[in-house]
Amino acid sequence: MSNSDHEFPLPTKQWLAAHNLDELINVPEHAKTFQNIMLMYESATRTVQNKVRYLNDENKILYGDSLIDSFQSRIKQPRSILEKAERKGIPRTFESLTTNLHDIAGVRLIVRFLDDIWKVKAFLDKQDDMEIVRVKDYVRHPKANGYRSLHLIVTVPIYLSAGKEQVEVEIQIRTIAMNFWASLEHELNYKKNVPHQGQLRRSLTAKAGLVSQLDTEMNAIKETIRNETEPD
Ligand code: 0O2
Repeated sequence: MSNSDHEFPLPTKQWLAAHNLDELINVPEHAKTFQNIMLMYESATRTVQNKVRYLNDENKILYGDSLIDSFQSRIKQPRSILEKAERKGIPRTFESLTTNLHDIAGVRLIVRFLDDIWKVKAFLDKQDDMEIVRVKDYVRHPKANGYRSLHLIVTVPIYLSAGKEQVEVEIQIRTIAMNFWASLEHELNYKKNVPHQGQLRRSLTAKAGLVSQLDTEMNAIKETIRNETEPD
């Protein structure tokens, strides 16, 4: 997120570089600044959501079917922002956090079939007012633990009273099956004192192979049904 010379709500670049997120949250005179910056992220997720809603509605009209089964969006809580900064060794100044953390605003799109991930990506590619600045393809290149999902970092314009800002949003696109796996793996990571954690981790990694196989086979069955069936 750039920091242009707004009188309000954004403080100067020097101020942002010198102050911590904790100060923004806890000092009453800065709370408004923090709220405004979070509002920008919120606004950016709404822009992405609107595009996705349009895609779904259009798909229903054209093909009688939703492309996106469900979507979720969230703004990272200050505590999670600070925890991630700690984990990654990122300085806690607000400027550094908004520059180095790319998932403060996040939208997750859940589709049914593997192919649909690439259809959604192609649709997002065509948006003139949205730039895809980074792609992490954990679908074709899963993480060692088995995690699969397509991650895009995009920037979208937000129109403030003081002018335009480009704001980053992380978009995760994954199938229902990938999401099923990832949500359980996330739970395992965030729960403390889980007995046999290492064993459960290994078991989840093994199940990721089954999830991948299921995605491929369901996609193939869907293709057969759609290609070899006469229209009604
Ligand atoms: P939370 O609590 O879900 O928000 P980088 O951008 O390269 O500096 P980053 O942000 O770790 O590093 O990038 P990456 O790999 O794209 O991960 C971003 C998010 O993807 C994570 O955010 C998770 O939501 C999800 N994710 C990535 N790897 C895994 C994984 O192995 N398992 C699961 N379940 N989710 C994963 P957070 O902030 O780590 O977590």
